[in-house]
Amino acid sequence: MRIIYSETHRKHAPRWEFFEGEKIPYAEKPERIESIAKKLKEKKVGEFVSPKEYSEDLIYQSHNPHYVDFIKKKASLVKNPQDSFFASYYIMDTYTPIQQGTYQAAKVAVDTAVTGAELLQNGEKIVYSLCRPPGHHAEHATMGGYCYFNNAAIAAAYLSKTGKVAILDVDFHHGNGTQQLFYDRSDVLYISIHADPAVKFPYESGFSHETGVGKGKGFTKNYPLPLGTDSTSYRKTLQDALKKVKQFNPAFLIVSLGFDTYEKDPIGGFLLPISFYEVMGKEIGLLKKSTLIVQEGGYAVDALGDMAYHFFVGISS
Ligand code: SP5
Ligand code: ZN
Repeated sequence: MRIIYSETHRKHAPRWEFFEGEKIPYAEKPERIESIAKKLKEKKVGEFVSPKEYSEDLIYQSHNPHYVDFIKKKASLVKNPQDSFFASYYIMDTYTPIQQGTYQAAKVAVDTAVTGAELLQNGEKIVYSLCRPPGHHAEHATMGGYCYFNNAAIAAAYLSKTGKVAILDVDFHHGNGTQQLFYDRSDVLYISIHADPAVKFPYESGFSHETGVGKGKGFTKNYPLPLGTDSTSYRKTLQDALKKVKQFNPAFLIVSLGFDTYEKDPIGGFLLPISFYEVMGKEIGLLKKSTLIVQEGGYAVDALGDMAYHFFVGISS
């Protein structure tokens, strides 16, 4: 298995976010990815490779050009490396600041996902794109939820030129951006298992009545689950979701993998123990699809490496 990784993500390291009026330490830290990379190297899971550099056109094709230019321009105007700029336009929340290095890090996160996609096209069976910042909340012209460019969606758009793509999003939060970007398409299936948006971010999307529009009707499927969801009911839901992927019969599967479903995640609310990630990997592996794993959230920094390790033991078994 190849693992796509670049240290450029470290150029994006905001110190603070604002939550319900309070200034709190930024949860989406560089150490997240380092914890995963360290563990997978230690355990000799996979071979680390650097992302290739792709044209910015791939970003412009999935996002509004003014939005992309806005992030690039604002990043270039930030004076000091530790400073953050909170946009007042093109933004959905108070969690997603722009720093000097944000554009560069977000661009390399896209390259990391697309490098993985290209490897699948060339016949690799399982590839892990260790993306940071994450992407699934980023919409056509809106950043939010620690996301700037939608890494998984850009990889899906890239792969969809070759064949049908299913995206299975198992981050704790609904991937509003990915859903939006493929809402009217029947060649890219979006399935998400996440916390009930009535009580958790992103609040305004991810309800079960959202099923797509036009030609895309029936090609979006949401499984909102209550806080406190445990392994048993999560697994049933996952099996149902995987049955739908199978029926769709895609050429490629993209998994938006968030580890914020972990029982001790500081911003999650499900009850999955570390050992469950092996089960999750195994269930997904049973499909035997060419699969790109794209890293999304997960904030229990010290345990992330173990979760990733268990997931890859499961998917390769
Ligand atoms: C990619 C991803 O997982 N984005 C998630 C963004 C959700 N951000 C919510 C932040 C909530 C902070 N909660 C602080 C609780 C303090 N007790
Ligand atoms: Zn999340």
